[in-house]
Amino acid sequence: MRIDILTLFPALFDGPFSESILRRAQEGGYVEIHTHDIREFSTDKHKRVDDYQFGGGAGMVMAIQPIADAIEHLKSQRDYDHIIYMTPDGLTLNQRMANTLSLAGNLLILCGHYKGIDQRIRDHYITDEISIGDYVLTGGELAACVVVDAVVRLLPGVLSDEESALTDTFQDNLLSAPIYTRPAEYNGWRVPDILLSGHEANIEAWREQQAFERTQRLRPDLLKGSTDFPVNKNK
Ligand code: 6GU
Repeated sequence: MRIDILTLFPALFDGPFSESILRRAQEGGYVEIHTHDIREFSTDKHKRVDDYQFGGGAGMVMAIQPIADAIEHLKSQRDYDHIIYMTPDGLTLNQRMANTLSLAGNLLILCGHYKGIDQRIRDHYITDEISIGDYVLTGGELAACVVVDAVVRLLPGVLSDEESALTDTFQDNLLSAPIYTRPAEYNGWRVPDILLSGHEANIEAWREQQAFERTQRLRPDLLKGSTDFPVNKNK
């Protein structure tokens, strides 16, 4: 997989992508991540990337020219399966969306700032609009990191067997069962006896029951089933 990210703040990605599993995934050749500074595409003599909005209103808007030229430049080099705009008014990211995106060969992610981007970018280039939750961030960059992390860990080979994504919370719309490690008693707090019993079938049944009970109690919405992720809005 290749991921291109369009941003006004490429340095924001340096930390998240240079540690742990995301670093390993890049070093292992499972994913190439390239950040591109939108400002470098501005034809304005002061390299401006924002402007006042037509019709008035507070806040600056990211202008169409630098973003359009950046997207055209990238599209001239490869075909993208998804051109994603990170925005708080997009569809809320969930595991199903991450699964869908993990099947792509090339992703382009556009990070917004200020009051947002010129609507014509959204109308003519963007295939998917993604939010990471109902709260407002200063820009799309941290949200893009979340999407990249959720997607890259699903690429075949990125996680070891022990880290396998198959038993993730949410992969089957259930929260995970509680987990424990040594010692069996700490401070008088005991690990459930069943886990020490060595009886594999009983342990598996207990985990399923715990996962279901936890989900019912904490996230009953997950049990009601989820809506499908509409992709490729403009394609
Ligand atoms: Cl994708 N962007 C911004 N600016 N805020 C957010 C978000 C995205 N998702 C949740 N809040």
